[in-house]
Amino acid sequence: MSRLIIVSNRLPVSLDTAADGSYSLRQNVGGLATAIGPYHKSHRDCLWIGWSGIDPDQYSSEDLEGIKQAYQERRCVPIFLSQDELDGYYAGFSNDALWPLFHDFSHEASFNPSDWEMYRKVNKKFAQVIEPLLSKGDTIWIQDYHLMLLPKMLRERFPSASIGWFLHVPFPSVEIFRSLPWSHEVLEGVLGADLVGFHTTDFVTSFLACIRRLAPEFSVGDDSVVDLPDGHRAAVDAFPIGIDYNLYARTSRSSLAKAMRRGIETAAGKNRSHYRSSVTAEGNAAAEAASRDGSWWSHHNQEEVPELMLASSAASSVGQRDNKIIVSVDRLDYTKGLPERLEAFGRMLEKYPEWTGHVTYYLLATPSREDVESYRKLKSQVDELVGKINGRYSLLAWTPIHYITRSLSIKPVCGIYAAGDVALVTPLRDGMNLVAKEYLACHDGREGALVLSNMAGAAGELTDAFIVNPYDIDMVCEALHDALEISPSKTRAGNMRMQARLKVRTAQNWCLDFLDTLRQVTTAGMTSKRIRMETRNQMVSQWEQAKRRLILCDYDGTLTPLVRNPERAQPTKALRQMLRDIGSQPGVDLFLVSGRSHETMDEWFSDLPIGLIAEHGAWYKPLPTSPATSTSSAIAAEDERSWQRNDALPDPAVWQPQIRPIMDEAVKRVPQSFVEVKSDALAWHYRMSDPKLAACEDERLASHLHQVVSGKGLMVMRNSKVLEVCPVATSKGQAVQPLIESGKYDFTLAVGDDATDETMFSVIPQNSWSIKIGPGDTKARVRMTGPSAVQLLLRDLAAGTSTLPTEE
Ligand code: ADQ
Repeated sequence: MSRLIIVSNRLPVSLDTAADGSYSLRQNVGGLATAIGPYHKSHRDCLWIGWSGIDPDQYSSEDLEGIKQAYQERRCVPIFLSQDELDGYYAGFSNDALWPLFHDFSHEASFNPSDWEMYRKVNKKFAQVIEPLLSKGDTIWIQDYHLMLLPKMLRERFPSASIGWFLHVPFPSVEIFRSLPWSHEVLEGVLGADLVGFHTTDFVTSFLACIRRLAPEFSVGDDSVVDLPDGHRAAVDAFPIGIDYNLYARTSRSSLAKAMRRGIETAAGKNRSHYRSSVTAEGNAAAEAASRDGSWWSHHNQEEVPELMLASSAASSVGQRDNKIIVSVDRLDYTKGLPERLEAFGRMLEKYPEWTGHVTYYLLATPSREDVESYRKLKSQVDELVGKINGRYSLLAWTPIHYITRSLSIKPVCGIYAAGDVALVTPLRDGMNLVAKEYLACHDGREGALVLSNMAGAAGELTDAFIVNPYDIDMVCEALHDALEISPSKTRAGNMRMQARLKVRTAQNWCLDFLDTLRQVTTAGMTSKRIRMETRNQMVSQWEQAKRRLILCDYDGTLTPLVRNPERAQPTKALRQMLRDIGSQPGVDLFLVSGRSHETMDEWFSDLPIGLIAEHGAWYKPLPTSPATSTSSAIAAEDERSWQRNDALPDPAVWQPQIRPIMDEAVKRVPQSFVEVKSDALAWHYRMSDPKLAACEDERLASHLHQVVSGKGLMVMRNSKVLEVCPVATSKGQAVQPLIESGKYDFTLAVGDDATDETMFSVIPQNSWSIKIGPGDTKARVRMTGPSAVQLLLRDLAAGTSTLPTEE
């Protein structure tokens, strides 16, 4: 891939200044730094450009030079913004206009023309910093709503640059977006990109609806590509961001996170007898007080005195139910729905008093933007609600809500996640919401319920959660109650389904997927039949619903990159593991269908639970039968599974001695070309040779061979940098036909990169899936870029079956 330049509002590193004036750089831990950071770190020519986060007026010009130098060592280019610029561009237009508008809070949005002017000016400033750094062939990836005008500004100066733009927050409906006085310019700005990305297909739909309605001079195609009058095309698609799953799973097992979890469990009265006896004592005290003459409440019954009811209810259920912990982690923002969530929690305590004394809510809500009046108001509202609930329901040994407003680092946050029996994630609107995914990773392989807002992008993926409308207080209250009551084994099964997906759809894969798609939409011959998220989701859902699935997959150029020397294409450990994982799944039959010799296929893959078709179908090795129960049955099964040769083939001992000398002549003429001898084919390879000389020889040799093979039951096959003579009676299509005709499969997927794979694409049923890798004409239904994209798709599919029960 060409050099990548990442552009975001903030850089992934921040400057810390000590009291003595010295400074150092610290890595940020946000979602973006996690997602793109590894790519930035591992590609030595990758640059990251963004606001430095410091006020340049506070430093001498000498210091600023030093700071720039320090950033440069981290391959970051800092942009310095004055207070005025920040006020208009960041606090003003980005946070007071776009943020509320995009989160459906138009009543909070203020459209100030001077903020808009500053937003334009700062986007221009970004463009001016980037321009001198750009070279021909560079790829630029711009992040988020702060920089919506930048794609067009860069496109005007660099018409052939590859530009991607991704929005991390929701994209609103046209009814809301059109209230922005500069909506047309914003759309135009974004459409300067070649690829426009959102978290979900719903946001893609809203964005395209806005273009149709507010910018009708741009035409939106059925393939979600927008054509601009100047000939530029912008593809629009969904790329749901993930998390670094292993990081969260691992961190939740760190000693600090474990200590934090234990502390929370102890404070919530889990496994602690004196907590129980104190609740019992309080209940007894209340009962005694109620029965005493002269007491103020002696004339009332329990229903009339809530305090009495609470204490005795808590006491009566001691020993009958386990204490439970609810957790939530948020930045204090009006989009996160904290007041509504607290109301729902309060209602739950009121409606289900049996939870009194037995459920504790750990609410981590770190204040942000405290200089803004509406955020200060929100903070007071949350403080007040927490106080009200705690005041009303607390017992001597129990406080319903533990309210933490400090900012905590990842280890304690993972400790909180891990302690939760239930996570309450109920934003009123959210692009994705990483908290829900982080919670699940911290419950890797174990129980823990998730109550998740249907207004978060994550709800489309985490479908095993308790999905709620965050505005519907009763619904959240009921879901919370159900989540507390549900059996751990049920949540474990659902979590494992969601976790399987999260382990594949990681932050790093999100980054690679976006960049891969950007390359595809900017490469000639690759744009037609591009597989979009919507189509991909359709494929995954058909896969999940199928009873028996067949995968027919070419090897070279499809599962592994084409290499100059074919012997170097041995499968990696990770690839073999992936094939093993998919092949051993219930209801999945995986066949590798290759032109390679059956000896090579045997050496590389025979120990895997997959079927093999070699030499374009001349040789076939069936799938292993069910696992052997004894050594003798293993030997018998292996015998039955031995390679089978197609009987109708001409005798190689007769024809190969005639063809081989002709190919050897070509080897003499083209240095670094060679002949591969297979049992039923001969192949002349020239990937390592001079391309011009080899192409000439290819023409000459092909026409010579055509004459020689005529009438011998042989044919000449031209593939990528290979000319092959093989029997007419073989093709990958013919070889897979018996599998197709068996009628066993209700899902079929065929994947391949060259002409030999087209024969498979022509024989598979109409409604099945076929994927062409790379450019060129094809009968396949969709197209992908290369092996890494195929592997990600197969892992995605496998995640959809890894936790399904066996179907036979
Ligand atoms: P954010 O608005 O930052 O991201 P989110 O996706 O929830 O929202 O990520 C928040 C991150 O901050 C998480 O990693 C979480 O652990 C951490 N965090 C939150 N509150 C915290 C606290 N009080 N203390 C410590 N850590 C805390 C934007 C969009 C989202 C989208 C992401 C990624 O608004 O919708 O998911 O980008 O694209």
